[in-house]
Amino acid sequence: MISKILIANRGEIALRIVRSARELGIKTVAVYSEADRQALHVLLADERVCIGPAKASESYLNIANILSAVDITRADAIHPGYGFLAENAKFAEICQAHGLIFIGPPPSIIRLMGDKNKARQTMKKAGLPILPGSDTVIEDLAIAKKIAAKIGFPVIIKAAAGGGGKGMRICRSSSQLEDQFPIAQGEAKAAFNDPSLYIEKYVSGARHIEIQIVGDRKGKVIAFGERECSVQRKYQKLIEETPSPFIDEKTRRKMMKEVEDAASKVGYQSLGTFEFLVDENRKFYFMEANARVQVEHPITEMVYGINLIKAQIRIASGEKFGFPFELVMRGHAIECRINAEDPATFVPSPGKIDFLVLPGGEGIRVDSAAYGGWVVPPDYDSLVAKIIAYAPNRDLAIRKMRAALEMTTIVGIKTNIPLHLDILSNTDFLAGRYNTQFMDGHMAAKAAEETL
Ligand code: MV4
Repeated sequence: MISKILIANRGEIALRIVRSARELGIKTVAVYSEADRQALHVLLADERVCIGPAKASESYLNIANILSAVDITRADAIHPGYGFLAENAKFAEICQAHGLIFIGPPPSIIRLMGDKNKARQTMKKAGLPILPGSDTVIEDLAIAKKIAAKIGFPVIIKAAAGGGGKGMRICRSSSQLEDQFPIAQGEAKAAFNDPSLYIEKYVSGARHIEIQIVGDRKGKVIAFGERECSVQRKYQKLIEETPSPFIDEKTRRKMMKEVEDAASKVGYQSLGTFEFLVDENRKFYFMEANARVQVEHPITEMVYGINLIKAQIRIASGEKFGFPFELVMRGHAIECRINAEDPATFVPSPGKIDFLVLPGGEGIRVDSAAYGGWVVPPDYDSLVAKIIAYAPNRDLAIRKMRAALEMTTIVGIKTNIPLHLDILSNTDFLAGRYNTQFMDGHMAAKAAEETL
């Protein structure tokens, strides 16, 4: 049983965890950096401990300081949220060695999923389809060229220690591969202290679709219906929706079943997300798995009427776990990520929020730690709110989202709300005709329109 959770995170996800813990009758400890003294998660948690200066490496990533905060407050569990230490296997191990419950997958699972090449090979063995590519990590260009020749161009180079698009390189010819391979190696070494790369066949015009899972401590894994995440820019998701307008019931069932089988085979526990690329023929290929709660988890919660954070906490506490009702997907949910940034240039726009009116009403959910008078610090990601619209069908959910965004007022900082409104009235988006290239096309069309 857990009686007090220390939340090793900040912002909306920290507040999200405070709320769920409180519902479960569990106390919370907020940790915060000097830049977050006035943050809402700090104000609303039961206790608070400052863990260092603004710089994340000295606060939210500072394991020694976080464990000191555990000792001071006698917390018995840690929730890492997303980002920061969430997928650090070493940290999960240290927590366990310290007698703490780490609210997430076991360290071995985090480590496996952190090695993207190993995860790919393991999931292939566990029965998931993957794209043609290298079986092992590739150390030198000659081998990379040989594999590329075998699978055919275009290919994509990925960092084994990467994920989320970091350090990826698309190569359309052997000479591009020659140029890009050493650059990618250098980048991977610099970013992850690991130059290991692997190669996959590159699929253009595909969709980025993911399956949420919950695994209990007895080896039972439940998969949920897909989240469509193809509206991204520079691998930063902007809008997510469920169900995907592209996935039919047969494909959905197949994906869910195959993920459940593969995840239980590897002993997956806690929350996780399996990312897939889905081509025009609705053939799906496993890409990577994320061993954490994701930013976009609320859309799944809305269509299933569940609370994934509560499920995650209850599983971690060793409770016999099950949902008290049949899991059925109902209606449609969309999430817009509201960032403090210039909607045209994407340059971050931190600073004081002079006045704030967030939307509400039936079917609207706002996950945010922002308030009027709060200063968005420049030190972290620029997510200030997630607005989630839930309605009986896609058209109604889109209308509801547009109405909600039009009634949102954020004065003092720039936000990407105008960009969201643009996308939500785009003909292709409205028809559900979009893939991972959508934002490139959308931005190009906007630029052309402005020069007319
Ligand atoms: C790919 C791909 C196409 N082919 N892999 C991006 C995030 C990371 N998890 C994997 N990603 C991709 N991997 C192969 N073999 C396309 C993406 C991708 C993407 C690529 C270009 C522009 C936008 C994109 C958005 C989502 C996924």
